[in-house]
Amino acid sequence: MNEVREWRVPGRVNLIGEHLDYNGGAVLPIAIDRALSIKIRVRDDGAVNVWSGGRRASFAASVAPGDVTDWSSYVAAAVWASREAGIAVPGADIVVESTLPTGAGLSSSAALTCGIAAALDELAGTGRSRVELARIGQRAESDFVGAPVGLMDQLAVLCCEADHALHIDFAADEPSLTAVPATWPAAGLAVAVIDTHAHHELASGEYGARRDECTRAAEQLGLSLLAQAQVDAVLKLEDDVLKRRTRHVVTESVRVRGAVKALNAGEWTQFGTMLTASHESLRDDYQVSSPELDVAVESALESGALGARMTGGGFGGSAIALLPAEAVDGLRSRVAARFAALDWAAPDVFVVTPTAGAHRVRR
Ligand code: GAF
Repeated sequence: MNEVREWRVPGRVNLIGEHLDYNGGAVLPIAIDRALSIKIRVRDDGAVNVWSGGRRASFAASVAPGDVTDWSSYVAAAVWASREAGIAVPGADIVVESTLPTGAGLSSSAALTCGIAAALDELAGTGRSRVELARIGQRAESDFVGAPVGLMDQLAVLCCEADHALHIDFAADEPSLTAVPATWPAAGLAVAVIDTHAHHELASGEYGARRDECTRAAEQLGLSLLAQAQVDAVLKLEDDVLKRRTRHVVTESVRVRGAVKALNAGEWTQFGTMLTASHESLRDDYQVSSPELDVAVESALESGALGARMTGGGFGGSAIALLPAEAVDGLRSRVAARFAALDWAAPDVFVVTPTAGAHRVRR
């Protein structure tokens, strides 16, 4: 009987720097203490069996895009992308359990694809770097599932360190990664996630549309990536939509720089101001927020948050708030009341702490 190995793979919250990864900008995620457990053992018969949430799926280890379209498609995608990258095992039994909500914009997809890739890499003994594994996870999502994502989520779930945020700069071909100490708990503060339950879906088209708009804006400005734009770039564009997208990318890049400085210095009021300004830019210029996310952010600010914003791709999903730890219960009640007044189900509100990226659980 082949040995069972277990991996713990966290979700992520991006503190700031939204929709900048594919534009060559910088981002600042943390891995969170909500995670997937992936148990895996090699099979010798070419089959992959997956169990999760009381369901079971099976497909061949030689699976290709289009072969699997049900709930297990992200696992199939990871198996395919790993094989394409030269990481192959004959077959596998895989059991996935989770404390990470799906569709909440907390990177459950990246956790799954990157966790499978990391586990297969270890079993096959191929020794790929974390950045290489992240690219495999990205390829699984874009070329198998059809979600044209950037590389932030994969790097976050693989490379974050406990008690640190990860400053990732995508300006060069190889991303640069710098851990920044996350000291807000010592200052009596908490980062709370507000999961609105409004489903977030990256393959649905709007995400790809934003990417295309940024590509067009960069082309019109003569740039290879939109984050290379200077502050006067908006004046050089004629199309109002492209002006808005560019204004978000330019101003968000400035906010990330300010937020990294504020985080390093423990300047929490300043850090919070950046978060809220980021939300306003995503709402008004990038236009990826939703009514639920806007009400969640308003509720957080009314509850004494220093700052709040949507996190991740948007169009539903989760918001985050930086607030005094003792204000979290008040936020939970207020956001539930504001949602109830609109006939929306109460969101989940939970505190997250910065945790380590994917790792093998020693047993
Ligand atoms: C999603 C994508 F997967 C990321 O690559 C990133 O673009 C993010 O949206 C927006 O910052 O999570």
